Amino acid sequence: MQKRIVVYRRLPEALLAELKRDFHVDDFGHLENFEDPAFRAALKEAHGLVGASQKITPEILDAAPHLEAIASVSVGVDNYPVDELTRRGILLCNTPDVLTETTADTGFLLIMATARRAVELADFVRRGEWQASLGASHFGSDVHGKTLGMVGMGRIGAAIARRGALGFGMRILYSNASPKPALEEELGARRRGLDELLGEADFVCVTVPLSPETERLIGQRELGLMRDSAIFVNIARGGVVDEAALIEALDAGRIRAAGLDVFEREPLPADSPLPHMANVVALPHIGSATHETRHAMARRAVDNIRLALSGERPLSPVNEDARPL
Ligand code: 8YV
Repeated sequence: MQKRIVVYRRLPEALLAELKRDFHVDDFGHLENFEDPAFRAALKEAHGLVGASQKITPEILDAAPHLEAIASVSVGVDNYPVDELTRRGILLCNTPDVLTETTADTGFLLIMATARRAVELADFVRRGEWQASLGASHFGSDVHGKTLGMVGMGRIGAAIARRGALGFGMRILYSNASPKPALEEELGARRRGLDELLGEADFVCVTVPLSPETERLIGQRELGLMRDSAIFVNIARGGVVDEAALIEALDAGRIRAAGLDVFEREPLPADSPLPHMANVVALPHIGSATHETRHAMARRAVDNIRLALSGERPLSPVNEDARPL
């Protein structure tokens, strides 16, 4: 019997065709929400799910009684009830490594663009306001030689730190659940408590996964520890930051600027002040969004679901204890 896979995120045609050779595939790559009746009917028969950016709830799992595995086209797994999946014996897979360098590029893009006011000044030129040589009111901040404080030093955090240390001569501080002696050796990185890092860093860059422990990790108190010349960058998840407190700190000049790729609500609501603030660079969650990397993520997800539904160990399982592999 051909196992059935429901796809709820657009996949490259060639990868879809590859899946269809061995599985029955219901493609909902343009799905807006999980209430779609046709999606629900397919879910009822599904053994595998492939997708991202939609919250998978226990209610959805109840509607998929035959589900064996989920392959997320993402490295973040905050959209999945991992413990519940494990309890139900449903394997969850994600796409680490293939997106590390691209996402780190996005992080450093935000550091540079925010420090040098690139978006604000490009708009200035676009509006035809560049009529004379610029003075101090348009100057940005240096990046080279400054102190970069990494909140989270996993794969993506380490890749950003490498860019800073090796490319821009930056001093690297990091706060992380565990020490990173190899990075301390390689980059001269030094581990700090969060409060200490926030007080010392010229740039604070958040890369921690969103979890109950990191939800609103950066709030009014933490932002208040930062220097008023410091720049805040978030490429993790919006939920890691108290967005109202960030807006207030930016507005009051308690921090200089922010570079944001993620937000509490996405897409960013039309009434959010963030995109209209001169000291904010707001990007639409493009961390891994290049042709090459999104194809590599889809490739990884397709390989994961194929292996998982064939009873083999996927390339990047999240909850291996969901079933013996
Ligand atoms: C994805 C991401 O773009 O991988 C993640 O966790 O946030 C991004 O790389 C998005 O979440 C879905 O593909």
